[in-house]
Amino acid sequence: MARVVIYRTVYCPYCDMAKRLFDSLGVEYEQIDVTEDPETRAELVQRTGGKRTVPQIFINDVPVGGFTDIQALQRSGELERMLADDA
Ligand SMILES: N[C@@H](CCC(=O)N[C@@H](CS)C(=O)NCC(=O)O)C(=O)O
Repeated sequence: MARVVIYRTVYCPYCDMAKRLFDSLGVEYEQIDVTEDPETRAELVQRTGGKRTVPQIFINDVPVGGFTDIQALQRSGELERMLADDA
């Protein structure tokens, strides 16, 4: 099973939708709250090549974007393939 990490903030509807999507697939994930952590948030911008919104989601350390990105990956079947890869 892949390792899924969701960087999120407290008041974030897109973060909640991302969590619900993984919940619906029965996929476990780690959450990292960056609400009051500007340092980690700055690192996140670096790691994602400049993305400033939350959530930012990593599957096996690969940045896959936010909620709408994983939704698109799910529709194309790519998300399932990525989640099947071991961490
Ligand atoms: N298309 C993005 C939209 C993400 C988005 O707009 N997130 C909001 C919070 S729910 C955000 O980051 N706003 C700016 C901020 O919080 O600094 C996604 O699906 O993840």
